[in-house]
Amino acid sequence: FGNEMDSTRLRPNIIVTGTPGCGKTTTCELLQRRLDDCRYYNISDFAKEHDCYEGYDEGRKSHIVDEDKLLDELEPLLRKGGAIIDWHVNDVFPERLIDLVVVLRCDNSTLYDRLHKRGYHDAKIEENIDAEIMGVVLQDAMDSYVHDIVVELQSNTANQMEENVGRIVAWESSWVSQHPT
Ligand code: DAT
Repeated sequence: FGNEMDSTRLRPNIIVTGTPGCGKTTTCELLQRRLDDCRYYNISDFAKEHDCYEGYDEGRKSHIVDEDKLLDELEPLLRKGGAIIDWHVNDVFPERLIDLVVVLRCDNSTLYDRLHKRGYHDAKIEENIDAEIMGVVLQDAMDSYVHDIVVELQSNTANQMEENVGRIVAWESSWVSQHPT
């Protein structure tokens, strides 16, 4: 891959990103069980635990993440490699520390059902569906990383999720065998 390698990394760092509801957390949970020695970072939880907030967005009813503080906390953990990063924002992680960016995609009606079930209010559902239609998360990934490391995967069905996990696991072992200790 064309990105600058950090020679201390024995395992790759993988971002699993996508519009909320596309299946990041479920995919990461399956991945975690299949990958040895990986550490899973759900960034929403991580930001909360490490108090990486810089305010509250009343309109969106969500905390605003202080990305500088988040990176200060996370960077040392990424240097070791073997991280699975779960967040809908992907363009804040330094390119030199990231080996694969998986962008999960989902059909509108499926996404609507998932977000409705999650109890999101209408404006929030609409905002996320619009973002998914526009491919905002994929575009952010394309703008931020070498295209070779960005992979777009459909995540509408359980079968697709299984397939996606299998592909990521295969990619990970290939990366490890190409980066001997
Ligand atoms: P995210 O972390 O991207 O917000 P999630 O993993 O919490 O998404 O998934 C939201 C809901 O949708 C959850 O109930 C699991 C379900 N889901 C996700 N991906 C799926 C898939 N590929 N097939 C079937 N259900 C899926």
